[in-house]
Amino acid sequence: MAIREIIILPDRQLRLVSKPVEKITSEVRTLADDMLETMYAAPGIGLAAIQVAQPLRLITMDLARPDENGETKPLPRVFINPEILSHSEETSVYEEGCLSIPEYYEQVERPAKVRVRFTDIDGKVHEEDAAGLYATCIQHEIDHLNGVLFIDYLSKLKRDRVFKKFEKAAKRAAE
Ligand code: GNR
Ligand code: NI
Repeated sequence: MAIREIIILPDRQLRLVSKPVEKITSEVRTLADDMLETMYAAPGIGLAAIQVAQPLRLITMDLARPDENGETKPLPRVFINPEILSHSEETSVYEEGCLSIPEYYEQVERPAKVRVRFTDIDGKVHEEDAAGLYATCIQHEIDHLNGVLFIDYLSKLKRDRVFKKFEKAAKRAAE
């Protein structure tokens, strides 16, 4: 396993529409393992393949919470070619962040519940109802697969301000 570099704004690869995974090859399994390791190291609760510069419809996630003893067991999950089948009318607001937009957090309103279909790393197809943080996170990650970032839901003023800040930082770093 290896930690891969997470690309950040203003990297234009973040705007690519990722391609479906056609076959779960050893390369795909290695990518998923590396993404989990990269996600845990960051640390983050989700990661889309494009964030490590691979334009494939592949997501990793771990939403494990501490149990009654205060212990948190890892719950690594891999979603291949995930799709939202339906979503609730009801919405909820979460403060979101993104490893590709470091240290910036804003409230985002999204459907509170979604039904998702995905293939797991063994090729088995699943359908699940997601609510709470799971619903928010899977929507955030599927957005990445479509080149969409959470800042796209903010006002143009806020979005432009964040984008320019990262553009300036990249220019300074290149000097
Ligand atoms: O680590 C992350 N936390 C988070 C918090 C609220 C809503 C979405 C997320 S996903 C984010 C990691 C990331 O950038 N995934 O694409
Ligand atoms: Ni993100």
